[in-house]
Amino acid sequence: MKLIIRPCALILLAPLFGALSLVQPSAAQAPTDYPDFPSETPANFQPVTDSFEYIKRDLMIPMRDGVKLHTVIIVPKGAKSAPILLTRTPYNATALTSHAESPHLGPMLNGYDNATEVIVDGGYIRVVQDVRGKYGSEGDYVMTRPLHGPLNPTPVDHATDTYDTIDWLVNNVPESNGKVGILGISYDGFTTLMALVNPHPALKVAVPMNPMVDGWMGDDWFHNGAFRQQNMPYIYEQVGTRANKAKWWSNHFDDYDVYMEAGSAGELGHRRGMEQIGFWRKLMEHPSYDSFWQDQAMDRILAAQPLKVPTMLVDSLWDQEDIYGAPALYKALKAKDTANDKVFLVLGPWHHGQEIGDGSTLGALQFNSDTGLYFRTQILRPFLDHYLKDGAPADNVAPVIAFETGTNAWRRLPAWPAGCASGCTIKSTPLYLEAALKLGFAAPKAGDAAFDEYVSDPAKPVPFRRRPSQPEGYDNGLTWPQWLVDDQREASGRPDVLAFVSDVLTTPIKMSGQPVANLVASTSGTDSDWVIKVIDVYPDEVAGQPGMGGYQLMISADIFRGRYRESVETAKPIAPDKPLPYRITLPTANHVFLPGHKIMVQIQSSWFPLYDRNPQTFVPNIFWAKPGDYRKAVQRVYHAGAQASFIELPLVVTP
Ligand code: PG9
Repeated sequence: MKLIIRPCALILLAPLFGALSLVQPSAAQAPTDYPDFPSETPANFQPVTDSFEYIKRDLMIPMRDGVKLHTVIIVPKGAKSAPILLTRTPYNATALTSHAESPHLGPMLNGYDNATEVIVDGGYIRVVQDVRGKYGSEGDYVMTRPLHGPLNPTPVDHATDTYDTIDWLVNNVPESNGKVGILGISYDGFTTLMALVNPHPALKVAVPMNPMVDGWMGDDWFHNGAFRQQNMPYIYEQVGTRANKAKWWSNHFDDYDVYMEAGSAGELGHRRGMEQIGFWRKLMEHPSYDSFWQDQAMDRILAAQPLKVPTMLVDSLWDQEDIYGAPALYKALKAKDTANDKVFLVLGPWHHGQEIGDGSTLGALQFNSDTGLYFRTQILRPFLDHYLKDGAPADNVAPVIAFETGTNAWRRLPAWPAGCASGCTIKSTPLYLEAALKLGFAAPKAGDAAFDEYVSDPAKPVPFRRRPSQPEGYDNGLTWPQWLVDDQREASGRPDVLAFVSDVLTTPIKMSGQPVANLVASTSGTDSDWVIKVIDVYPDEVAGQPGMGGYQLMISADIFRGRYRESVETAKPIAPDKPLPYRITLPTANHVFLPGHKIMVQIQSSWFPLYDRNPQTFVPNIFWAKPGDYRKAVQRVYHAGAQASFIELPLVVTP
């Protein structure tokens, strides 16, 4: 046992040692008389970086309201007349520009948001800036800060901050040629889009990758009104403090249990003190698609702006975070691109942001080539070079470059959806849900069974992936990025999931565009969620890849919150037990169902814990549903006669 001597004990022991000086130091021992023993740490250490192949400048750039934004500028040594590639981020400019301590640019930039080869081999000046209110930047943080207007009373927003930053850069970075490109993924794709509002004349090109466009319709916060509650830790950490110091905590290994235990998302937020966070309060106040969401939807905003800057929209076909944004923007902007030289689209077989990493595989899927590298070297690099480098050659980038899943081939297309380089048409073709859980292109016969049914029990919601359910995240071996390609076999075997299956295909079926589910369905409750999944079922055995035998791969899937059946702006109770039509547009696909495969459509009423549970009893605001509101419901999907349910598939017809 260790002897601990307290001061009072020393006084008692003093006579024993005959030395009161033990507790009362003499003047000779006063601290000021200690011998000089200087700190080994210099007051201001200066790293020697003469041998580095770049110069890093870390500075604060003033905005029009006096707020200064922290900006890291990396100039390759010897650069002259080099263009600038800018990214504006809430994710820490310092971290994004110091992935490794190295004299070489490659390792230092190799990580999130840097398309490294493009920057390094292209000789670009790299600029990364913290948005206002985050990390090293001054000012107030507002989640995806809306433009000045009804949602933002200040005169500053991301459009003005980008303008001011570009203005400063072209006047203060002597190595630049005065041309700036902006690019970024997700949130940084959103800030890239904001740069297109009243753009600075020096902004020559923009590449928003997986951009967050509409937080309610189908990107980060809601999908068709269903709340993506597994984003709560993101909100907690991202908005809780300037430098993400407050970390979300979990008392369960399985996220399923975390969200079940709290009951509703509102209750969980309350238990974690989230009402202190302004954005969380706004989310809970705006569960419907009201002007709060409509007025900040970037497709609506940019549709009202003149098209000035060539923009390449990059979409991941299995984007588990922002699958809605890029195709929605393409639809909103392409009609205005009359000269066909401003709006470009790339579709790749990726998860969110995978295009800047290895794109050879995604989960169990193999693409037979590194599709990420192809994107960066054959599409992104020539595109940026063309607009940013003095005297660069034509880029030969097609208006649309789309990876075709199933056949694993890149296609150069004149528009989206086009189906093929020339001569194809897209024919919206109904694929009917039939009796006996069959699926087919012929309309169901009169007299067939009218419906199939299941019981949806909020006490046992359908897991969106195999339990234990992981949280969202990219580190520590989490497989969150690949959940959209998880095998759906587990779900198709549950009694609360309907799985309609086609016969084995004898010819390839190619689909390009967005499938639309037309359901006729009833619930015994007064509110209900509907999850629709279009699935490619692999043959029972697959040569060369045994693990793919019988695999059920989601090609396009989404959730719809029934209370928005009549109007997304106003939630309304559903009439119980009444067959009602639902029309649900699913995410973009570019896929060939190969001979030997089958098509499957799964229908269920929860996707937990990614989406909060629908109580199945109409309540004014589901964030605050009480335990007694969560009730079992009998769900029926109708499929005969005038109540046929079908998925409109955008099938490619070749002449
Ligand atoms: N999907 C993330 C996000 C974007 C916009 C708002 C909130 C989150 C992201 O990856 O940045």
